[in-house]
Amino acid sequence: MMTPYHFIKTGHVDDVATITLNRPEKLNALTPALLRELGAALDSAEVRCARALLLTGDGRFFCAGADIQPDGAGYDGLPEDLGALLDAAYHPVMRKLAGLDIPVVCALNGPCAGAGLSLALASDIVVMGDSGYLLLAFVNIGLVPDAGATWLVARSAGRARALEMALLGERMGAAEALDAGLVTRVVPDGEVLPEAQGVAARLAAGPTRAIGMIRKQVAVALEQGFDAMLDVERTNQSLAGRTQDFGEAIRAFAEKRKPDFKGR
Ligand code: LHQ
Repeated sequence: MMTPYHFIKTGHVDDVATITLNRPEKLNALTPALLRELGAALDSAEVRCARALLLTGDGRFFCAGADIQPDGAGYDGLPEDLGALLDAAYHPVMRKLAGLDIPVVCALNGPCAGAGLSLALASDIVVMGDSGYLLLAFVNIGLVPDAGATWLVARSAGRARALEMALLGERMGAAEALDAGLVTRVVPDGEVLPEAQGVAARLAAGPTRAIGMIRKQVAVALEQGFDAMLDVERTNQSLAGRTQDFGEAIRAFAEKRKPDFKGR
């Protein structure tokens, strides 16, 4: 089948859409062209009709962050105004990921650095290989964490770890990443993709509308107080309580069988 993409690959199997970063010779470093494709893929019917998204990379790295080197073949490297680059290329993708109505599982096929870490941590469930590492590489090249990395790391790992990672720019191995709460599953390298596919398949067989609201509710919980949260939960529960999946779950409970969720 013809694919409209050069820098990513996409697929769709059993309600799980997969997006694979596909610049392995550059450790899947991010360029505006790659990010445009990623944004288009997130908007595509392939993803919108799926019930879970799996994000991964090709080769030995998940993503080395922004591509910081001109390649002499059409990519000129970073522009002078990095803020404008973030506005134009990075933020739309990060916002699209956050706004998806389906859960996102990241299969960290290898280490990730810089904005690659932002992409990974913007996922809902991150599966990491035991030899992988996470790297807030920004300070090593005189930059500050971006694409949400500061928020994502500080909210998950807390202030002290976020500061140590961001200030020292050292690699954090899988055991420490698990301990810090930056990832929730570490498996042998060879099992990362099957494990993540299993998690995505399980989510894709779930009550998709409730799951979509749950991922947004947790984001709200990190921003707002208890009282505001009660209102958001109430609104979402009204919607969840009217889904076909909820009706099916109640019938299944009465009939002592497993519910057959359709995502409606
Ligand atoms: C790369 C890269 C790379 C290009 C490896 N670019 N080629 C910033 C600015 C503005 C707006 C948007 O956002 C951002 C956010 C950011 O992400 S800033 C942080 C950018 N990333 C980095 O600074 C990481 C730079 N890379 C490294 O520190 C190392 O390459 C890591 C630790 C990632 C991997 O080290 P190794 O495993 O030893 O691999 P390597 O260094 O030999 O790299 C392999 C190839 O990949 C190599 O090319 P070559 O042609 O020599 O084989 C590298 O030049 C290339 N590569 N990262 N970000």
